[in-house]
Amino acid sequence: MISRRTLIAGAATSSGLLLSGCERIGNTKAATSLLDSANDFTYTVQRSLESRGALAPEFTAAQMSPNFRTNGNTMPGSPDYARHLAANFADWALRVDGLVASPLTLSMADLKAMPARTQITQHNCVEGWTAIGKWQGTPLGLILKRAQILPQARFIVFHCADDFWGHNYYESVDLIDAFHPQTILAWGMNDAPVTVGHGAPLRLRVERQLGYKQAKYVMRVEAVDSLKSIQRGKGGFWEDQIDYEWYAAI
Ligand SMILES: Nc1nc2c(c(=O)[nH]1)N[C@H]1C(S)=C(S)[C@@H](COP(=O)(O)O)O[C@H]1N2
Ligand SMILES: [Mo]
Repeated sequence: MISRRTLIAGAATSSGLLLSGCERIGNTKAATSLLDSANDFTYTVQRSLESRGALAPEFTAAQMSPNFRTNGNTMPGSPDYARHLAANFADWALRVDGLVASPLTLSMADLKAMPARTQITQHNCVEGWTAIGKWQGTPLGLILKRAQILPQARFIVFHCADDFWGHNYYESVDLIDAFHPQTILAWGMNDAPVTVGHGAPLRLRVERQLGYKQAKYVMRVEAVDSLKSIQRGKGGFWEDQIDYEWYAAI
């Protein structure tokens, strides 16, 4: 398996980009364990000292980044995705299932008919770049309520259309983040439909966490009581591959 840091370092060197100070520090062993304990600490602090509903900072339109880069996959390779893209997602639908009393199949029209939230937030990628963008979408909590999420459910899993090396991208959050007011399934970005590069037709925004948690190309939302049996069991693609933190607090 190729280490993502190696890939990133190689790409950064060959494109002449410098890694951020953060990334350089993160590469040393001692600093990594320091960051791990900092991560646990942040989780505890966020969960105990702040209210459960504490919001990530929001910005003004004037503060939006002129360019919001894309990262990771920018075009899922599956024939199914290609077919939906060609049809402009006209007969595409989000599947909501797992530990819910009422599984749902929601078209783009269904999603857009629900109450929407718009937020201008800062995206923070571990690779050392940030961008401020405007996101519009359906609050995940409303979708989960409509599906009648069951009491046994503890996590929400986002299954994506794209893959790396045959492993589908996926992510997951706990119910606190799932019902957080800024957690939305976004179909709009910067006053236009989410582009293919940014995760069309639907991508997660979970604003108090790092970039890799913001799953693009979300096809299916599944409520589960454990993450253990999904792929390698760590709750997300990069968590499985190279031990990125599952709770990726900013
Ligand atoms: N499905 C999927 N979601 C993904 C990724 C990906 O490769 N596939 N990359 C992640 C990473 S590391 C980042 S920083 C953001 C990038 O989002 P953007 O392309 O809209 O900037 O998406 C995240 N979500
Ligand atoms: Mo990222």
